[in-house]
Amino acid sequence: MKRTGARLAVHALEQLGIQHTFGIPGVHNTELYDELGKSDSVTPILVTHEGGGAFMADGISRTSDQTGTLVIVPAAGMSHAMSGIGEAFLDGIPMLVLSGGIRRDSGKHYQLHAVDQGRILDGIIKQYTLVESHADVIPSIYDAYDTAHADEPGPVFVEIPVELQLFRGAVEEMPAYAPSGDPEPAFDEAEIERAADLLLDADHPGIYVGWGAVDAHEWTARIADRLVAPVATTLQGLSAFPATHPLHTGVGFGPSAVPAAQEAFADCDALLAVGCRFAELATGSYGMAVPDALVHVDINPEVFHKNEPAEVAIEGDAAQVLEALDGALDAHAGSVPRSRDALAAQIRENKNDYQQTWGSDTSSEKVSPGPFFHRLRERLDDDAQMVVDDGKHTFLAAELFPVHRPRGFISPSDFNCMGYCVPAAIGAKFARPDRQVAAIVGDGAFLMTGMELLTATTHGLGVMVFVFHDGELGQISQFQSIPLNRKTCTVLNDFRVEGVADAVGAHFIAMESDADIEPALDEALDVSAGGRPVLVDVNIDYSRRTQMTKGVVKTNLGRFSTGEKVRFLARAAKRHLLG
Ligand SMILES: Cc1ncc(C[n+]2csc(CCOP(=O)(O)OP(=O)(O)O)c2C)c(N)n1
Ligand SMILES: [Mg+2]
Repeated sequence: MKRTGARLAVHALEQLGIQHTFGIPGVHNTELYDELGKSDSVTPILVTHEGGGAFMADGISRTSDQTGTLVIVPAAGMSHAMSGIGEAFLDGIPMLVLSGGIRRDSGKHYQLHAVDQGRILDGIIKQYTLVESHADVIPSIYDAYDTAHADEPGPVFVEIPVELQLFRGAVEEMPAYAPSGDPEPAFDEAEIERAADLLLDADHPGIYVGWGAVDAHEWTARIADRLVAPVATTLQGLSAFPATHPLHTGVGFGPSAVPAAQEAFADCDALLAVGCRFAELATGSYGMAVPDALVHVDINPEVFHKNEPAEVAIEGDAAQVLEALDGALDAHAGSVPRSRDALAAQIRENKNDYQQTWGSDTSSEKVSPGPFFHRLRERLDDDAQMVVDDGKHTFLAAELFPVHRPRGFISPSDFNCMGYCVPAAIGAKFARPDRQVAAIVGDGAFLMTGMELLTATTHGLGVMVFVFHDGELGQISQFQSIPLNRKTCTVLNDFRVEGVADAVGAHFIAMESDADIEPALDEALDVSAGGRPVLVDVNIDYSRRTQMTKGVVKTNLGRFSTGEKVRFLARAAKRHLLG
């Protein structure tokens, strides 16, 4: 049979169960778009910027069993999308990117969009495929999809040259997609036994889970209960363990962690770490004291012994390994000499006290973070989706908003790309329109991708976007003002959030002070439930420092040589005294 490459590509997407693609058409993919327009099961979504499209695709992958998919033009579309592709790469998120490609059959040089895409993308994708023939279109897309999901997931990129899309070519069949089965576990029973022994021998074992363990939370909970061990998470993996569990403590456990985690892990003498890699952001600038007795479990063996040497390193899927570990621990049931009730009571008390210190800051001038997050949690459904950006608000949310559901909180982590939140929230709403989606974004990041709300308005997606409007690139300005007493290039140019709401057709609400929190939340929930995006301008009070900020300052300063420490402290003192 003869088919155009465009038809073959869209057949593959249909077979893969892709429901939405994100991107912008151009001359290199109009045939693809035409086929997408005809498809009964795939809907192409026009975005305002391919970077936003990539974040939407990321939001889809993080919050559902769909795989976020882009259809973009080469060169310019690709480079715009790279922000989201890079985020997906460093955060281990599957993503399928289809791009048109320049003609290979014309012999012409200096074509429009002619760049070596594979070379440009090399450091931020798992696989690049240039499709060479009609017969290769479908297998290339299936293979890329499998790669995106294999081992540690990540983005893959398939370039389909224009002439393949345009013209018909011979193919033997239009194969259906057959998923490759789960790989055989790579670990053996002896490793599991060693891990169990090490954890059982400890007086104060702890558990630390990242995004890689997000689908293994039930096993994590069983093991935590068996061992009577507190559970901390990474920032990206904030939702990998429900905050409703009595042994959940919060993000990390060093000086950058909330008091509940600091105390619960103070004497930690053995750690079970799953689906995480002790990265800078998650560890408060490597400020966590990880015990020598470390059991490190990850699907990606590259992460072992990098920042923290492990006594037992087990390569494998988090759920498979934890299930086996739970079985090994079962043999010693009841042998743990610690009181779960006592540990849970201590964690609960610490959490309550910490909330109280933020909750009592009521202000008539601004919106206080404590009451804001407290009321937001009260008002939102248990299964609501939280999406944040990168900034000061991220750490406030991490410390003050308890996440009740696995995958219920998503954030741009190791690529750490501002502008993630609004489009990722829209992606999450596309994936699950039935769920409430609350997005918390800094004003600086909002300026980057806020116009993407137009896509939400167009498709009737009632996302709630809370712009934490401090007039600054707050996360950075604080790290300038603490040691330097300066804010070079971190004070934002003034703008009106209401004007953006007006431009994109979103419902606007001003939240000026604490008294506005409840009525504004009620209105936001009400309007968004009707399918209209809501933009809330939050006059946030950023005057109080999170534990994360305090911890990171302390950790970094502590690492300076005495001479540099003196120089920094003297400069800070001088600048703060003299202005
Ligand atoms: C694309 C990009 N540019 C710059 C940075 C560095 N950066 C990290 S946080 C931050 C400030 C964010 O400001 P805003 O969005 O207003 O959030 P706030 O910290 O004020 O809550 C900056 C500039 C980044 N992470 N990503
Ligand atoms: Mg800001």
